[in-house]
Amino acid sequence: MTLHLKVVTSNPGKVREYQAALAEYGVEMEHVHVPYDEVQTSYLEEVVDKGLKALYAQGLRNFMIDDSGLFINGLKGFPGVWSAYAQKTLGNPGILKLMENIKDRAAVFKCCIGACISDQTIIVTGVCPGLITQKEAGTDGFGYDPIFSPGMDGGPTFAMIPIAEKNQYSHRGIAIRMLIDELKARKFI
Ligand code: ITT
Repeated sequence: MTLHLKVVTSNPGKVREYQAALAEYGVEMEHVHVPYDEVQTSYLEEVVDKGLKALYAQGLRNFMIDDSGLFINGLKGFPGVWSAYAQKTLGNPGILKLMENIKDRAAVFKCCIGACISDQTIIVTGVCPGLITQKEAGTDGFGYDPIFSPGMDGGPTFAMIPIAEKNQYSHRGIAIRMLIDELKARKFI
């Protein structure tokens, strides 16, 4: 059985990670870019819930969205739900500058996926703890990947490892596995 899912996002890097993880389950992914309002709130789940409802109201069916954020301890959780804005304005050099005199480099990446399939809603969240590096490293991936090292041992950043390996530990990889479990339980795959 083939499930066809539209991935609504402006970010092709996310779609590559979905395709890498979901292809073996016979899920066909179509990247669509339909603008929708992301509500201002402190919770990724709320952004996703409202986003699913807005897109459903626009007539979209069998689709998924993803709202992610990087929550840095030493910056009191910033950029968190403002991660896209901070990436566009400050970029990774700006975040590293903010972190210059901060010893606590711990951070958490979160990914909330929402899917709407045959009028059923699935919302799952994956979390990946790690460290903000002292400088950018690596050229793969996207967004904050060059300054985020998963785990607490200061290993390679997400930008230094291939997609399949990033998916093993990442917030999105974890959320995708939760999504797969839900899709199986509901017999969509
Ligand atoms: P959407 O259209 O799907 O919202 P976006 O890139 O604006 O795409 P988010 O708001 O979910 O996505 O992401 C917030 C920011 O965090 C954005 O700058 C992303 O590039 C970045 N980000 C999300 N997931 C990431 C990951 O796995 N690795 C590095 N950066 C990531």
